[in-house]
Amino acid sequence: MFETIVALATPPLKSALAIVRLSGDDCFFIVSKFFSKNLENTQKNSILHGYIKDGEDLIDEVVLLAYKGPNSFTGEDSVEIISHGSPLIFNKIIQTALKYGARLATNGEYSSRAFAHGKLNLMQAESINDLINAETEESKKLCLLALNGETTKLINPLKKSLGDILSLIEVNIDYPEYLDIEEANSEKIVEICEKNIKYIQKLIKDGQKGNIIKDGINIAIVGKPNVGKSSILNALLNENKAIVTDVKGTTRDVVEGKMNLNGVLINLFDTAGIRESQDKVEAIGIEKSLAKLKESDIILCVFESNNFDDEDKEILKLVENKNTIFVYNKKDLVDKKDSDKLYVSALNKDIEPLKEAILKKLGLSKENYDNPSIANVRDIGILQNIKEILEHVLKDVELETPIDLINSELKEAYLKVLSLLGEDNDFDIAKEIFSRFCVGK
Ligand SMILES: Nc1nc2c(ncn2[C@@H]2O[C@H](COP(=O)(O)OP(=O)(O)O)[C@@H](O)[C@H]2O)c(=O)[nH]1
Ligand SMILES: [Mg+2]
Repeated sequence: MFETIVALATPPLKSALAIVRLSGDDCFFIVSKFFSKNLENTQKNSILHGYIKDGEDLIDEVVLLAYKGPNSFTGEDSVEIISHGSPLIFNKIIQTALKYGARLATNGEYSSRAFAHGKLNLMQAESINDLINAETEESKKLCLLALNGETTKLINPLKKSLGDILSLIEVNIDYPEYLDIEEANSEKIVEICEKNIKYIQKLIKDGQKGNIIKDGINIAIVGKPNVGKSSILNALLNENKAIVTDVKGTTRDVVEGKMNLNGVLINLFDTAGIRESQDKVEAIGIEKSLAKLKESDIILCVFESNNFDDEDKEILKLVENKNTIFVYNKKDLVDKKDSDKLYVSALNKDIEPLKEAILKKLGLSKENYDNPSIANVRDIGILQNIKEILEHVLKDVELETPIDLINSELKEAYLKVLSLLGEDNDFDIAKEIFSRFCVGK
């Protein structure tokens, strides 16, 4: 039984039109109580014009879309009421729906209903939220590939291959009398595991690149005071966001800005110059700089072109083992330049080489923008897990571990593959075997 839920699908603001959505088993019954036409005999998707009323009280003249399940987003009977976009009206419609038996939808409940009715798999359901939050055209494109099922297709070879070997082992264990069935020997298991490990490695690599495009990255600008960190932030953003002066310790709080670099959303953090400071406020700012330094994906470590001293050496220690781009600012002040260093002049807005260096660090190719990839952190983590299990299986085969233990490891890996799609709850190994072999016919 799926209760009928109601929610506003458009922003809660005054606008030309608003959409109130309902979905659930009693949807048509409930809406018929406050709509001028009876929907209970609706057999196919239809567009209706009519009036929303609570008894004699006229609320609005609306257009109503009635979706007969399963031909709806959720897979259930659903209604979209397109009303005039006054908060007084759409709130009243929602209240009336509640009065007649609907309840307010919780966050993401429409998508989870669509998942429950098999309209979307878990990856697709998750991509809806990503799509709504996408901040660049390129990110949106990747999210759409996930929503329309292209990304899910990447899982299929893994699912099929692990499902095949699992079924083969099970059938060898449980039905030894079926002589015509291929033997699940260790060479076969090794071959399948090696093939899938390679495939997963590629999925993870592409997924990490996809994740950069989908979610963007965080870059912190660090260095000692006065090297031009704030000037670099302003030049990258092309606006005067951070205060620039020749007074050391000008930047105290972290200053944030967003930029779109070749379709990648970059969250930039300009930080307080790092040095020993007796000033209480500056010291807190420096603490924040150190925290940002830890949590950022890339560090822009800024030095002056004409001066490198002990304070800079301290900064170098801080960024050791980090994903760092070293930038030499104020190139306008020097004539002699080392060919292996990245020079810029924030003052002259001469920072193109820095943008190129960031792009190079991201290592994105056209393929990463155009092709689907498993770009969710959660999903990448699961892939990593599956890979580790398969690597363990390889070791176990070498140690001549009994087949039923290997079988249970492979089953765990297979369940993890299914969990990517949210299919792990109703997994039935017998069904898998029957779908592949005509055992017990
Ligand atoms: N000549 C020159 N001066 C710069 C350049 N970038 C910044 N400055 C100057 O250096 C001083 C410190 O700059 P600021 O961006 O506040 O440095 P921060 O303390 O690292 O944030 C200011 O007087 C800037 O005008 C540059 O590329 N060339
Ligand atoms: Mg500054």
